[in-house]
Amino acid sequence: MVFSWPVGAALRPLRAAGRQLVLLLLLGLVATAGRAQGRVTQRLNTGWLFRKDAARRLNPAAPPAEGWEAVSLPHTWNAQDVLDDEPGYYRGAGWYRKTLHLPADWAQHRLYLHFEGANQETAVYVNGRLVGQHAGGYTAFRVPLNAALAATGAPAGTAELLVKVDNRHNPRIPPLSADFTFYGGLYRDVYLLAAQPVHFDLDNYASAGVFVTTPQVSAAAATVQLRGAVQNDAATARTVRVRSRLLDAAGQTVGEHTTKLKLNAGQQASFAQAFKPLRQPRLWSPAAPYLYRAVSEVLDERGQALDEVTNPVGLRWFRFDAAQGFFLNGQPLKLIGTNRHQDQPGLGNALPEALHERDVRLVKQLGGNFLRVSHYPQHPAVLQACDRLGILASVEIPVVNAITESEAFYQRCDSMQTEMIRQSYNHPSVIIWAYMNEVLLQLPAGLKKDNDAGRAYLQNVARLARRLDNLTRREDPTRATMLVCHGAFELYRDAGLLRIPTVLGWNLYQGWYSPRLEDFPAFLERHRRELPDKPLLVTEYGADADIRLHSPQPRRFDKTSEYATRYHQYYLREILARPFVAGSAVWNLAEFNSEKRQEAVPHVNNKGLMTGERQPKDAYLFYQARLLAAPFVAIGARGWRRRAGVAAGPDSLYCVQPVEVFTNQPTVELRLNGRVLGMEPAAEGVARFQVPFGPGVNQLTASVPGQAVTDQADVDFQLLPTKLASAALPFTELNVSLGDERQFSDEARQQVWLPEQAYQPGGWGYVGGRAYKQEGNGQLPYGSARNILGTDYDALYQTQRVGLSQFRLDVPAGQYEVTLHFAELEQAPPAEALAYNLEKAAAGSAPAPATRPTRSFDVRLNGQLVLPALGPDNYLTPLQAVSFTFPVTVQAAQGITLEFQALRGEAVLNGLQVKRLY
Ligand code: GCB
Repeated sequence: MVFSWPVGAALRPLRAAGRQLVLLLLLGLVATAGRAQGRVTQRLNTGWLFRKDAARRLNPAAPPAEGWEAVSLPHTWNAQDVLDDEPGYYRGAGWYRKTLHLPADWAQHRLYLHFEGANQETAVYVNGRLVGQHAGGYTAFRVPLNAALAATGAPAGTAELLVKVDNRHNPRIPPLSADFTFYGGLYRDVYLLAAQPVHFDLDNYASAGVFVTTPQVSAAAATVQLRGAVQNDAATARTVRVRSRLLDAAGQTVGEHTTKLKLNAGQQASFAQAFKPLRQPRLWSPAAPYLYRAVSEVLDERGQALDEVTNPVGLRWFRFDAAQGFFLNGQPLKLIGTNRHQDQPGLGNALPEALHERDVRLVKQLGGNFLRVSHYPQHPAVLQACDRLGILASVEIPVVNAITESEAFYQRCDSMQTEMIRQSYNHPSVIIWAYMNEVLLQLPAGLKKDNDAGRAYLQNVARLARRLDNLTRREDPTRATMLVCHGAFELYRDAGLLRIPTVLGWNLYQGWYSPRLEDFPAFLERHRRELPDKPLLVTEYGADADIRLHSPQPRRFDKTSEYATRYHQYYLREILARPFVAGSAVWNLAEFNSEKRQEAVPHVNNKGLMTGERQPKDAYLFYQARLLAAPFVAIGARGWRRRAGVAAGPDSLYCVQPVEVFTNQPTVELRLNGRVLGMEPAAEGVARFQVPFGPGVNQLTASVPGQAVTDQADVDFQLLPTKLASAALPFTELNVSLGDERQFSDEARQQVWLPEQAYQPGGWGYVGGRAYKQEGNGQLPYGSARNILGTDYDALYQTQRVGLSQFRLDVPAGQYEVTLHFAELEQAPPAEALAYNLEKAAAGSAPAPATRPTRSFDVRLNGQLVLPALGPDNYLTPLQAVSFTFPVTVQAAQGITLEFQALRGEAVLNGLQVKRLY
């Protein structure tokens, strides 16, 4: 193959680099121990000082001595403020400092700082002098130090390093807006490189400097080629040899090639090497991700190694076919997997390497073979793990939702794409380079697709797409290009975007943001009809699930695990049924932070198959059941181990509730406390049981006839009597979520909240009123989507009963505590419309009904006025959680009656708790 970019060209003050280089160099160091000293690579993650600089006043020539906080890398300053109730998070400047110790025998070395990523604008100072800058938060860059060290003193002794990082909005740098959080900081590793004067090219976009291609691979033979450049920074001409060896996984040399280079002082020379074709090569695939490695050394005249770089080599070939999907090594392979964001609660985006690797393992354990690394290049550990575990990958730059129509923005896109490709070039796992996600989601203010400015904008988007696509094909003709669209087919078609990339990605949410699941297969068929030559990936689909919410009658947008399971069952079935669909990636592997979101869990996108802490949700188990080959069985609702319910009848000591068991076997047997409940067939990975839970601990055991696999779950069940005065089942406590159809199971407080019900004599429930539903929100079946302040129990406060006259509980005589929970859902200022909320007519936030009269109501508890004139003049302020607890002594046959009397507007109640003390 022909490389169309000159290796080592484009010498700029800042270059980008791949982390693989660094790790591999470390390997190299081990290998060369005892020989001439090659390149030294030090990871500098400890001993940093940090301070914010909101006013941007810090003078790097005279940094203040005080006010610094000791930190280690990776570090972000937004780990906490993205979770609080204050809208927004700190988007500004922060400074890091550290003293570098440079030994005297590095006097002739070429020194670089290698940053794996800093979000998003970085300026690096050494001894008060600017040595480099970088824009873009998701790719690596490298800063040469020698000139600054020479100008400010000898490159020996100590050097003061200061790094300014700024994550403010910058219209020249993608991403402009997106459904994720732009955490600021030095959030990936930093390395100091000390190379001999003659070394592999260190100035090529922070890449490895040596590039691997495998132009011909078949089961019979494979060719492996290397290209790169060597730089002579010595004061004299040097003759060196580049010796590259191809090693198999056992470390045996299976190919060798040496190239002699004559380099004048200051000169760079490129080289190209081809190993002898390998016969019967071991192929790389998800089932057997066999890796060779190519070790390249620069040797001096005496054969001493001056530098060394190791790259992974995986032998595979692939193609996308518009009619038949994806083929790997000549065999059809449906790509199935997930997307991934790089953050985790409490850590922000500053994750240790092991947690990046863990996520790839979780895709593998899911049974997946594909990862869409979205929406930006991630830590190098991700693609390294993909190489090792056999996960095919797509990588993209963060051009999300919109572009800025300026050459400065376009150039930034170019440089990010180039950095991404060169830094990740040698990973055999990578099959796709992508460059835009839903770029037409948000036309800039004032633009419409049919006004002049709007038309010009769409043309500019298409021009940029072609420019990035061409750049990508030039940089790497061996991989596919991809552009990812949301489901507005005509918009992308009319803008001329659909024919540009090799593969089209569609993010489709029918049955989530829009009402009908059936529109999903209809959309796929439309693509096939109208774009018969264009391969297709379903790059996103997903449904929110808050693991605390459960319902036996799941509905779209209720955020229950049960709806999410049904949604994924439907989508996977339709994807697998169509060979022309090359594959799919669930949105998302895990929940991630999106600071602007107001949801059941504010600031969090709940579409993960796992929680932010990577606890599997039911949908994760569902994919395991559908994708794993080894016998698998798992009892669902791992987060629903605390349940409650009303007994089946006045004399029964059980309550029947559903349990879903996920399996790849045809039938499952379920036992309750050792007693067989029955066998159920599994349909599409799920066997559904009706379980008669008794009070206390219920031990469930699922097993598969004839197989060794079993799973066990203890469910702690709070059984409520139908008649609250029942002697057989004494009443202890009741928690009710008003205006709700779901059960809310809260591990943190060990409480279960039941959905509301109408009052029945002897029992409990509301009298009168209706369940609240946010006006103008076509997605929510009930309740509000707004962030409720002052609570972590937003889902409870987001629903309420409006216009009720009473809530009654026919409890026996005793001493009780009654807690009432309220939130005003109506009188709030409108929330910012969320662009990614794909159902246009029903953006998650309806405009505030400004003219609606405010409410005020009295609440009486057993006749006593306990909350007079509750309203906006006292405690009921918009979107603020408020609760009151009242002790109450209940006489025989008195029960508890709460009366709600409206003085203005209608009374409301969001939650109620009654606890018997004695
Ligand atoms: C999308 C976006 C993604 C969002 C997702 C959602 O289409 O590409 O960034 O997070 O939808 O959950 O709405």
